[in-house]
Amino acid sequence: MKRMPFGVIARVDIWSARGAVFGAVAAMMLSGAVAWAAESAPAPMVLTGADRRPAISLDGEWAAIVDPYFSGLFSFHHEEKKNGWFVNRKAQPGDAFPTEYDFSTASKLKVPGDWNTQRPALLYYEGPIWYERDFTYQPKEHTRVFLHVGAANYKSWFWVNGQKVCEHEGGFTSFNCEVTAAVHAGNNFVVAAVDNTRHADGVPTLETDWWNYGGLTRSVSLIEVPETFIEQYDVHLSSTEDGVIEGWAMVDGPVNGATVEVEIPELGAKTSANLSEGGLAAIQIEVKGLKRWSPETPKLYKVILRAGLDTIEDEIGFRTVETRGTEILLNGKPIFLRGISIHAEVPYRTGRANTDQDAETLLGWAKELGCNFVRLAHYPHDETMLRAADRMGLLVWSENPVYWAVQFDNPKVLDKAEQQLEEEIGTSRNHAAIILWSMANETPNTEARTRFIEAEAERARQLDATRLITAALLVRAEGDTKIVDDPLGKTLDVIGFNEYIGWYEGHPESADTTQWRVEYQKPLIVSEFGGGAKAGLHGGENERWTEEYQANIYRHQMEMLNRIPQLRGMSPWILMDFRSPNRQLTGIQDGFNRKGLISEQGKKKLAYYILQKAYKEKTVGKPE
Ligand code: GCB
Repeated sequence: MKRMPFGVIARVDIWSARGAVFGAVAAMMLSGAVAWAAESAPAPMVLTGADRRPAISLDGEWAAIVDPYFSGLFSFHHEEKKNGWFVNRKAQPGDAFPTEYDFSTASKLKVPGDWNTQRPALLYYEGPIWYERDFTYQPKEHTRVFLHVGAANYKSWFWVNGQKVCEHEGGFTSFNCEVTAAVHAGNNFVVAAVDNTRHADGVPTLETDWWNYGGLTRSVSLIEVPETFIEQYDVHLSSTEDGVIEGWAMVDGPVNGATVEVEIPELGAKTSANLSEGGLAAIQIEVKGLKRWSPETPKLYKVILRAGLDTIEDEIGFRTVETRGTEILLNGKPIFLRGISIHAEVPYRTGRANTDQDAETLLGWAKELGCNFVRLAHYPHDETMLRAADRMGLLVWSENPVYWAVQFDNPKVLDKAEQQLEEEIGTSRNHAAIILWSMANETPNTEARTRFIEAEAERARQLDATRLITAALLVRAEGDTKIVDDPLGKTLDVIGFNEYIGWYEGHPESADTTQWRVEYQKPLIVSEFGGGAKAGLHGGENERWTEEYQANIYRHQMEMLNRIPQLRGMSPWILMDFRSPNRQLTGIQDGFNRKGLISEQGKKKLAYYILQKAYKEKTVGKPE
């Protein structure tokens, strides 16, 4: 999917443009998938399974120049420079003008990595930073090359050998810039400008409760593909036909009568499908003896897709998920989601998570806690997290960063939210672990908000009809009764809501007398509850910030939650303490939100063990 997030954009329906018309699967996609035609800079592409392709890593040290006034891109009269810092100029003896930057002498930043935790002076930095690195390359015939960016927060611009290759907006999704025409044999250089300035019309907007980590926060690489290659694909278990794996593949490049072949060697299953002129093929394979993916048996199969000269090998689990009344059914059986919320932030070194090791540490703690479910808040997490969740058997709630009060009445903001949703779903649609797409978190109940999220949810369903749609809602109160009646609930398959009884309101015991009125006969997940505690701080059960106080909240919460008939899951807030500039209580918070069950230095608090016991002994939630 190509789109140009900056400037004037025109929507083009690629499916009709490509003349693809066939089958029910394609019809679903036809109504939905769109491309964005760029009017100026080339547009990045969404690649499914990018991490499964042979790649030349560009991770490591990049030269970095901090440029708070963005003078590397804009002139003194704020015109975009033709010879900005992206040309990577070296001053020459006798130059008639000065060159006021030099990447070869600049200090370095590590990629992947947020810049904030790499240099003390950048801890609070918000603005543009320039990155540069050299690489050698040997172009191959009939081969296209993409610069794959795991994530760049928030806006980013890329040039290869001085030629602009793309721009991108959105800090938590991966994208791919075609650089085939920009690279040459021998020495090359890539320059990126990354700007983490917050914007009122951004997604997220000005206010959040997490650190605005900037930079090339996830891996960067060069991906080589044949001229015609598989751009996106979806392979999943049919929820209506037993023993049928179905989906579709979409190729980019000249089709020339090529077909798409899909093989699952372990099941002895193979099929081939014709590509439409537009590059689409519907997939359907009957399989025998399939072992379904579940938290208890997270079985993954090698799935090989071929189109012309292109081959991609993925590891995919097969399961179904649906709702029945107030139940969530995984593989046809009711399940209770014993979860925990997680930010993409790592222990010990602190900062953005981005390695396999980070994912295994965080998800390992969740497993140890007794979870079968994680809410990956508040934005799409790295592919390494999703791969680890697939392997470890953790169901996932994946979230679009429509957080608090984005500009719901601004159509450009809806475009940005949908762009991030398209990237999120496009890249991660084959993860068995993901069962829920969350549209938003704690949004104000206004008509504009409801229209916005309804549109977003419709888009999500067009892109992926196989998963459940949710959002974390706010609740209101009448006396001791909490009421869940946000009109957005009508649109959702599963209702999520956050509440902080015992922390932002009342005392831990207030939960004992709280009644719940849920207006929707739908499954319900309490997507947040909790309270802050400084690890190692001990005292009475009613002394705020102590581990005892936090543990007390958890005890009372769980008794209360068991009284809500529709409760089908929970993801308390939160696995680990995380940085937030809103949290400035000296000696206690010191810039960290302390609602973690584990400190940022990996120390487990008392509440961790309370929740662990409840999950292991299944004393919270409905029996499965
Ligand atoms: C919330 C937000 C979450 C915050 C949390 C808190 O309701 O959804 O992002 O971090 O409360 O700690 O206040």
